[in-house]
Amino acid sequence: MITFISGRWWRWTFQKALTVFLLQIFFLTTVAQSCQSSVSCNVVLTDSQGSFTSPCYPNDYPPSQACKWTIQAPAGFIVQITFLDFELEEAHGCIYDRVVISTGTSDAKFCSLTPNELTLNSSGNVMEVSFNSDFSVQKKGFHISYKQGLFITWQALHSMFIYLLFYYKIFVYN
Ligand SMILES: [Ca+2]
Repeated sequence: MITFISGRWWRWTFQKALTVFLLQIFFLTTVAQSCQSSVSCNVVLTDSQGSFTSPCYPNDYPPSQACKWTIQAPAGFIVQITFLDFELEEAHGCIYDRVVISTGTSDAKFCSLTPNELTLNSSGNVMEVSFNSDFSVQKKGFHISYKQGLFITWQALHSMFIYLLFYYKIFVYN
């Protein structure tokens, strides 16, 4: 009698554990799939450096996405971005899925594996990264790092040198 009850109890416990286990699997699968709908990808980034990825990266990005990252540096600074990893659906003219980088004076469009390890500088203090995917064929997307900086050009260095030369001639030499 005790063995019978004990056997039934174990079977009942096992069934309960199995149900909980299956529910957990179902829940985890649902959460993994919900990446498609719950991701906010219109972001303004103001940190001095960081990185961002396409939705669900390194898993495939969802279809029909329209995302925009605006990297905003203080006045006088510029923004530099580097493509750490990149894979979008390949198409002539990037007509299906694409990343468009607005540096301030020009726009550059990318898809397939083109810009891996490429670095781009903004002309002003804002850089915009737009991402669009169409309804079919998804890839893993991208991982982009960014940093703000005072990137001194040769022209600026030359001007500074001339200024110092004049300063030295007028105030030190005379
Ligand atoms: Ca696509």
